[in-house]
Amino acid sequence: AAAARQTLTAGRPPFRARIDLSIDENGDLVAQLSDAPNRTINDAANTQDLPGAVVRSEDDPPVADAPVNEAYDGLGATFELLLSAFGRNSLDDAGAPLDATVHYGVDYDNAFWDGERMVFGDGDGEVFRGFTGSLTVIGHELAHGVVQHTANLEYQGQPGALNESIADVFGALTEQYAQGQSAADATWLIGAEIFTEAVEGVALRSMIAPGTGYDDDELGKDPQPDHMSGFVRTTEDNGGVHINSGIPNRAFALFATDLGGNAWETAGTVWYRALTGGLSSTATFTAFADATVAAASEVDEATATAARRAWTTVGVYE
Ligand code: ASN
Ligand code: ZN
Repeated sequence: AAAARQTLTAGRPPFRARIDLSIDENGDLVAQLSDAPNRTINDAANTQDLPGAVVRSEDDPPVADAPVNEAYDGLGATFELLLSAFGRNSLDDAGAPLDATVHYGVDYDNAFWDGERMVFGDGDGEVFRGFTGSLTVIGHELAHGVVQHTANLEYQGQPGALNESIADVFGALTEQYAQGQSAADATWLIGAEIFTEAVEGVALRSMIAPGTGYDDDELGKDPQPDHMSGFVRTTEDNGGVHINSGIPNRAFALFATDLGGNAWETAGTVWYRALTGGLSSTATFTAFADATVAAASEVDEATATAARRAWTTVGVYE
């Protein structure tokens, strides 16, 4: 029976917990203790001064300013993914507060994780809309916090591209989990919502088909390779961290669609275990691939075979 449900929150940050009350089939009251997010949204009021003024805290009702609520909801959705899919209590697995600043800078065309908080620009209104409008972007920025608290992959070269790729994986999973979308039905697009109509860009990146993210006359093609043969050696972008991430991104999308079902279940868990199971901060693509195969082997041999197949398709394995 769909019973009365009520949620209470208890405790002070960072020791927040949620008590979910429901009535079971026998009419008995069931109380379950679970972890709860602890969000604070600040407004930089179009300056670059962080953190800015607090405009919405946990359990506060929505405010009039849409980006504030988008950030609040997006942080909540990412928290839910981490907890439900991976049993992880926030960024540090110890209930760390989730802090974000919106309206950063003037016409600021990006979002970023600064080591402590997520920061979102409004976009210039010509190419980009506000960056809180995309759940994959919010999940991506938060995932940088998870990476920082786990393998702490250095933001350069191959480990940097893995850091970027894992952020895209968690971003995509956040959206798929929130929408109840299977791997087969997912778009595998990152930032599909943030281009203005004027430029008609598809997305920032496509995980399933790297290099087709923008696909727009004015923007051209995005520069991501989908195979090691196209690995880009450059001094820009910390050694192409947002470019070469296309290779492990595609490996994950192939692995998840090959397994079928929901990507945040087996595929996501395998990637999560590879990230959190002692991965080196200087891991190469091959080292990470090996870690995913080891994690997949703990599921079963078919899952390990699917992981090997994905890394072979993108040329990380021969
Ligand atoms: N949005 C970008 C990212 O999170 C910002 C950056 O280049 N660090 O990767
Ligand atoms: Zn990133």
